[in-house]
Formats: sequence, C-alpha cells, structure tokens
Amino acid sequence: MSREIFGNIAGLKPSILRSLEKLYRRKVPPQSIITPELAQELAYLSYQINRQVGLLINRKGDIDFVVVGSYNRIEIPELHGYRDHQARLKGLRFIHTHLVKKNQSSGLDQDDLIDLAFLRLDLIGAQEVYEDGRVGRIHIAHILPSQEFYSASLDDEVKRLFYFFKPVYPWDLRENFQELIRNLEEEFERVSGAQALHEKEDRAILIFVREPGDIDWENKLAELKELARTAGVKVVGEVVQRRAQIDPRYVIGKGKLLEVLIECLRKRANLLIFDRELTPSQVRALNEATDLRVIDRTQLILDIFAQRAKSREGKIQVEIAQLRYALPRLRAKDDAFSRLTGGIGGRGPGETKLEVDRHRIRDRIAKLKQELESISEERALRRKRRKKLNFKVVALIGYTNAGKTTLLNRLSHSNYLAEDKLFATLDPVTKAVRTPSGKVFLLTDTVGFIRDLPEELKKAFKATLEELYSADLLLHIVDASSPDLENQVKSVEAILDEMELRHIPRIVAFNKIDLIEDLDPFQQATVKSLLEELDGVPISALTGFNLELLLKRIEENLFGPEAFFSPSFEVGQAIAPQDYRAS
Ligand SMILES: Nc1nc2c(ncn2[C@@H]2O[C@H](COP(=O)(O)OP(=O)(O)OP(=O)(O)O)[C@@H](O)[C@H]2O)c(=O)[nH]1
Ligand SMILES: [Mg+2]
Repeated sequence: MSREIFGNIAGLKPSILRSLEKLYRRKVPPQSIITPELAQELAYLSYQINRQVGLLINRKGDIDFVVVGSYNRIEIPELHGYRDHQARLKGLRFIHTHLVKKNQSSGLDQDDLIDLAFLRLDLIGAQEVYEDGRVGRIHIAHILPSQEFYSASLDDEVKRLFYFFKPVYPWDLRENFQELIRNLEEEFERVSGAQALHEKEDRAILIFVREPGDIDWENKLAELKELARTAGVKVVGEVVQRRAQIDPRYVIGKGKLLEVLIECLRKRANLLIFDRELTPSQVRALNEATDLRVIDRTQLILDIFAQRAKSREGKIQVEIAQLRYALPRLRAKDDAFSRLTGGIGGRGPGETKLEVDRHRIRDRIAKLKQELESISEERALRRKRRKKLNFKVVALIGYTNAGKTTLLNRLSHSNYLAEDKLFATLDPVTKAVRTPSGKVFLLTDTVGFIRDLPEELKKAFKATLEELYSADLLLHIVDASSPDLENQVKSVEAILDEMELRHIPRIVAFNKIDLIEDLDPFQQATVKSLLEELDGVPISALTGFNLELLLKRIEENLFGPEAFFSPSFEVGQAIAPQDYRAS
C-alpha cells in the first residue's frame, strides 16, 4: 500500500505530514472497529490541523488510506480494485473525525450516509473531536441488509436503510467487528437469494421515472420489464420515482439513488436499467458514483437486436445502430481528456487515441453502409422480379409480439420462430399464401414496432422496412389482449405517418381474440369500440378463428370484387430473402 496522504493536505507542516504517514503503521485487531488509542491519535491530529482526518481500514485491520478533509467535509479517494465487480460490501470501513463545539454532539450526516451507500462500505464512523482536542463519542452506522436484521422498529425512512449504533466513547466500543461483518454478509446472501443461482446472468434493477400526468406509466414499466426479460436479464427489483423534473446529473435524485444502491446490495444487482435514454454525461456520472453498469432503454433494445439478428443484413443494421449510439458516448470521454490535457491547443495522448477510435468507427460505419446498399440493391431487384410476376404483396406490420409471425406461419403453413418475447423477428420473410378461392399473394413479415423506437434503430432498419413501400396492402396486426392496446395502435399509426406509408391501403386485424374472455369488461369494451372505429377483423392466428374472413378481406382489397388472376404457385414456398441467398 502506498504511504500517500490523500485529500486536502495543502499547507500542512512536514511534522504533521510525518505524523499522518505514521498512521499507516497502525493496525487494528480484526475484531475491533477501531482501538481507543487510534481514535485518540486521529482526534489529536485532527485537532492540530483543524481539519477532518479519516482512515479507510480493511478487514485485516490494515490502514489502506489516510485522508485529510476540510473543517466540515472529507472526501474519500477513488477506490479501485476493491471487489467491486459484484454488488457486495467493499471490505473497507471509513472512520473519520467530526470537529464539534464543546458538549455538542454531531452524528453522521447526509454526506456520510451517501458515502456509506455509494461506496458500499462495511461501515462508517464519525469520531467527535472537541475544540480542546478531547475525544467525544463515536457515531457508527452500517447498511441494513434487510428489515429483519435487527428486530427494531423501523418507522423512519432512513432507519429502514441504515442501522445506527448508540454513540459511545471509543473505550466503550464493545462491538465485535468480525462477527458483525459475518452476520451482515450472511444476511445479504440470504435476502438476495443469489446463492441458489450459479449465475452468469445479469441481475438488474429497473429505474423508472414517472412524470406527472403520465397515466400510461404502468404499461411502459411492464414493457421495460419485457424488454429486459427478452434481453436475458434477470430483473430483481424495480424503483419508480415520481418526479416532475429529471435530475440533470443522476436522472433520479441523490436520495433516491442512495435507496437504489442499497436495494442493489440487498438483491445482488450489478446492473441498473433506466427507462429513458440517458445522456453520455449521465451514464458517466452514474457509473462513477455507483460502480455499477448502467444502461438505458435504447441500449437494451440494441442489445436485443444484436442477440437476435441472424441475416447478414440484420447484423449490419444492428452494428451500424450500435456504432452510431457509441459515437457521442466516445466523444464524452474525449471531453474529459481535453479537460485533463488543458487548453493549450495541443492534443493529449488520450485525445489522439480517441480521435483514432472515432475515425475507425466512422470508417466502419461507412463500410457497413456500403455493404448494406448492395444488399438493398439485391432486394430491389427481387422486388422488381416479383412485380414482373405480378404478385401482389401484403406486408404484416404491428407492435412487437402482436402475432405477425404466427399469422404468417398459419397462412403459409410454415414454421418460423414465433415466441412470447419482444422482437422475435428481425429478418423479413416473404411467403406465398393461397386464398380459399385460389388466388395467391405474397405475405411479408417485418420487424415489430415499439413506442419511442430509438433513432439509431429507425435509421438502421430503414432498409428492411423499405419492403413496406412496395407493398400493395399493409396488414396491421394488433394484440387485442394487450392492456396497452390503444397506445400500441397509436404508436404504430405514428410510425406509419413518420414513414409516409399512409397512402398504402390497410387492414387492421385484432389478433389473439381467443383471449378476449379473460379480459376485464372495461378492456373488452375498448376492444369493441376500436374494432368498430378501425373497421377491424377479429382473428386468432393461434386457433385459426376468422382467418377465412380475413383472407376474403385481403382478396377484395388486392384483386377487387372479382378474381382475374391466379398464377400457379406452390403455397408455402419461400420467396425471400434467406432462401434466395442460400441458393
Ligand atoms: N393466445 C394467442 N396467442 C397468440 C396468438 N397469436 C400469437 N400468439 C402468441 O403471441 C406471441 C408472439 O407471437 P409472434 O408471432 O412471435 O409475434 P410477432 O408479432 O411476430 O412478434 P415480433 O416478431 O417479436 O415482433 C407468441 O407466444 C404466440 O404464440 C393468438 O391468436 N392467440
Ligand atoms: Mg415475429
């Protein structure tokens, strides 16, 4: 360990510095929080320099850091390498002085509790030092692993998070530190339930900011949970904060973040997922403050897309989106470097490297775009060929998980992956479908929509969605059983507007109608009125209910009231795109 004195040491006499350095030679017996002698030494030094002095002590009882603060504040230096990869206690405790007026008491303050929670310290202690240098009481707190840890009454908010020892003089401190830590860790282990899972999976806490007037927040939260589940993340907790204004630094307030961090410890969470897009600087601030991985909704969706993309085209699109997302975040780091290297107009070593990284990313994006373009051309060619054959094309659109692929499978007797997860389909598939009266059309499956689709993805998936522009008919599938039905319909309509696809004729099919009886009466009424309003067709892709009617509607729409064209085509034969590529 280094013998450096951290913090506010400006203007200290060499003799004092030497005394401070000597603190590194002290050792605390493993079962004590601090010895009375060391507490007294700390107090005396603090009194001499009129500044707070603190020690970070490890579990073996060694002093790892000696820190000096100002009269009323002390800042813990950055702690690297203290088993912080997992949400567990750091194995360090912080004992520091509080300078107080005679006969006054000064307990732990807000800053102390923030340090305790943010840095996941074993415990924190504030040793009172009076104006004459004498030692007062020591105030000690630790994080509560659970409400049941002590059977004390926990009526007050703070007391649900922390346990405060009764302040005593250091020579009356009897607590067995080793035993305490063992009990604490056992209880953390127990409440997290983590030991049962030999887990590689991420354990996440969802953070949702509920803005006033947002009546739809529960559906949004449920969707965020679904997204996390789809991404393969285990959600171990959720925190909803009502807030009119977003905290510019941490999104949620510092006090709430403190709660979140304790929740992370209790649930062994290593990941925070925010419901909204975070700015690069917010991600950085949260990372630095919490030592946890922090991702936002956009990144979550990007991750899902990355996991699911199968075709070359899909993969390229996702990579472009990821790189686009990364670019400004890289720039943010760059700013930090510029600040470090000063404003001399020169570029520091870090900046040069980042410059290179940025170039590399831009080059990569350009290259991927080129590749995408050539795939796009192939696609256009295929479309032309289809047009020549005079096939009508129907494109399935709709909110993710509405049942588009299930319907395609049903109508074309195929077996593409349909599952109860978001974004099961990323690659468009086109199949031939024969109507009962013998006419054939092509049915294209597409990527599902979602509200607030990240900009990067919108741009990246333009090529895939291009299929829609050449469609003769859009078949909008809605999930009639979703409590979020109305908003999902609205979101899809909004995306159609944005993509300027309104001019293409559209049929709305209300899928999963087999589940309608399970819905509450209010929801059933919503379905009914929407059905009327949109002139929809109630169907079940799963049971096959009403699919003939749907096909009839499609037929009328594509071919007019009477049939005139019926090419011979084997139903179920794959038309594009994988199959083309394979041949
Ligand atoms: N009960 C019921 N479930 C259905 C019906 N249609 C689809 N599902 C289920 O809904 C889930 C989603 O179906 P998918 O066909 O994958 O939905 P999708 O619209 O293709 O979804 P993405 O590709 O993820 O956008 C699956 O678990 C299906 O079994 C239906 O009519 N009734
Ligand atoms: Mg699908």
